[in-house]
Amino acid sequence: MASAILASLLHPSEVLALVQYKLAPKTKYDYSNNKTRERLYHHLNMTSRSFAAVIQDLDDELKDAICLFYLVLRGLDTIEDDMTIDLEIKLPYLKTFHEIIYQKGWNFTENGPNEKDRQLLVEFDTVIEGFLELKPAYQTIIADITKRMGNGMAHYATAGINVVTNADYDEYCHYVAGLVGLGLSEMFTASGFESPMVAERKDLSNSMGLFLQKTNITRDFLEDLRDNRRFWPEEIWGKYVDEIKDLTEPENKEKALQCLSHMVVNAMAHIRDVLEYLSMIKNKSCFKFCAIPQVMAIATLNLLHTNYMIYTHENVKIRKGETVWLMKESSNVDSVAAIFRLYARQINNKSNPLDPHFVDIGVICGEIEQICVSKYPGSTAELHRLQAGVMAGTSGNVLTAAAVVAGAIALKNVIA
Ligand code: D9A
Repeated sequence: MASAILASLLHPSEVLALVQYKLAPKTKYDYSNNKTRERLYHHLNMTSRSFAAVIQDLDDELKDAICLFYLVLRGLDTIEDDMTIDLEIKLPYLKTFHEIIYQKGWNFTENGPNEKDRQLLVEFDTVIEGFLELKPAYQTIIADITKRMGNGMAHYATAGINVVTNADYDEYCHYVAGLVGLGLSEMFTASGFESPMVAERKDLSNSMGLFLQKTNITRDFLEDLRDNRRFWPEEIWGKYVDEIKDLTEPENKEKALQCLSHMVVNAMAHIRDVLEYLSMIKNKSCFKFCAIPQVMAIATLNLLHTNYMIYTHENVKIRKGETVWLMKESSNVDSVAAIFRLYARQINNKSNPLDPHFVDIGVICGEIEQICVSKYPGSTAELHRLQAGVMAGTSGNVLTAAAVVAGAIALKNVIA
């Protein structure tokens, strides 16, 4: 916590968000009356801390169903991910996982000891128990997506993940992320919180997953290269180097940065769909659940853009304070549009005019601005409010800076 405050010292709105987050009541949810639910939410909180909070803020009708969807997918992923499991053993699990989730008492202890979500599969009988308590409509949606994703994963596990063209890249991301968007949209519609249109617009639901997944794939380049996973399409990196690993060679720095902008443009192409999707979501808790990962993705792209660090360091991540600030500010569509405008402007400002994608990036950033101004006129006032907070620490005003430092030190002492 203290180091998170330190990292956000020049961003007072983040310091405020961090302190509010820290002081917020911790035991907001009490699952002690139900052993299964207690274990399920324990697993959820173990796998993903900030996202778990967003799931737990969903309205009761959807909360358990989406928690279980998340845990089922995480279980499937943990089998797919484990390179210590032989292919002939792995494939049947991937292909039948949609049936396994109906088998009371099933669990899986074959993961290697270093697999981070190993315990989830050791106790998977709890997930199955929770799954079987869901309304049949939610069970069917989860099983259908699990079936399609498991078969997609089995295909890539057999053939090897070979992402050549941009179409291959979109297809791979569809299986591992786009399908999640489709399933969630069906659940929103099935709950009655959202109109049938949300489930019908599969193109937009798919883009919700692709924007998140492509941002992660761009960020995790070095880690994936180290683990022998190559997700960047050859149609992109092949324009800059002969072999993908050459991107990390210092003498290729300029080419590597051009390739990075290419990956950023490719991901940003989904933002118009993301904004359109979010404009359909009426339920407040569904809206926050959908919007928070997306604003985190554009904040991450802003951090990655023109940042050579992605080729030299494995953990390029936005500040904890930035995450908490984004979660706090993503409560309505005007604020979310303002956040997109804020980061689009920062991305555009950082662009190098000598980069081959300078104009493409400018066009997409301009388009984001245009869509937001016309669809969400309220975002302009929100943008000014956000900018006042973001800029306060970097305005060069000595008094402001001194006040910020003094305030942060005082707060740090209160918390420590
Ligand atoms: C999501 Cl049920 C994901 N994925 C995410 C998280 O958001 C999406 C996995 C399972 C579920 C949902 C998500 C959230 C809301 C609406 C969505 C949606 O569609 C309409 O999915 C498209 O990343 C994983 C995939 C991208 C593969 C789908 C957000 C999340 N964030 C991480 C942060 C990180 O860096 O990974 O998990 C976290 O908070 O730990």
